[in-house]
Amino acid sequence: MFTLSPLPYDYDTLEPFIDEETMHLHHDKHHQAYVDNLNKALETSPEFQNTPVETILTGLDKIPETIRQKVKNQAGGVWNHTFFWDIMAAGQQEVPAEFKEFIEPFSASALSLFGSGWTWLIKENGQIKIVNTSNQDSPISAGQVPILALDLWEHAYYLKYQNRRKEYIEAWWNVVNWAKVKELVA
Ligand code: MN3
Repeated sequence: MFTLSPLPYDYDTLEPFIDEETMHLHHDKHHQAYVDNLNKALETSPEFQNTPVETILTGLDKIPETIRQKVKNQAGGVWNHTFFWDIMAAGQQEVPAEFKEFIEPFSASALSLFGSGWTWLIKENGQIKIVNTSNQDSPISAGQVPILALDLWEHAYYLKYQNRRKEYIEAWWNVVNWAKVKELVA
């Protein structure tokens, strides 16, 4: 069975850019729900309940077709959020020179995303690219290597920023864990 990992820092670590209340709701309720629903989705195929989430997402064709979409949604929700927590850290870090060119187009891509989803920096064939995914689709299912991610579901920002997605995006750059991003891109 899958369980929810604790946040790698305190709930108020990302203040004032991402508030404590949002982090409680996002981690304790939303992330937890993906974990619970993944366990539920796999009740009829318990052999996958001990499979790492990464393995499920990179081998979705092995999941029985009747539950595949459900498993894809919930496993994506589990993996994407764990990744998201890891690429954030206490505020206002300087953007490394090699990533400066990505800030503007990434923000534009995040702002243009329709509905719920994510904007990512991914590595593919040795190149860094910006991609958007819908819902909880994860780039790892497409063989891409995520190095940065921004959650653009309203639950990620609505308490503090309401409909002001642009402000959320701008604030979020302050809490990117660039040390982790550099590690992932290496
Ligand atoms: Mn979320």
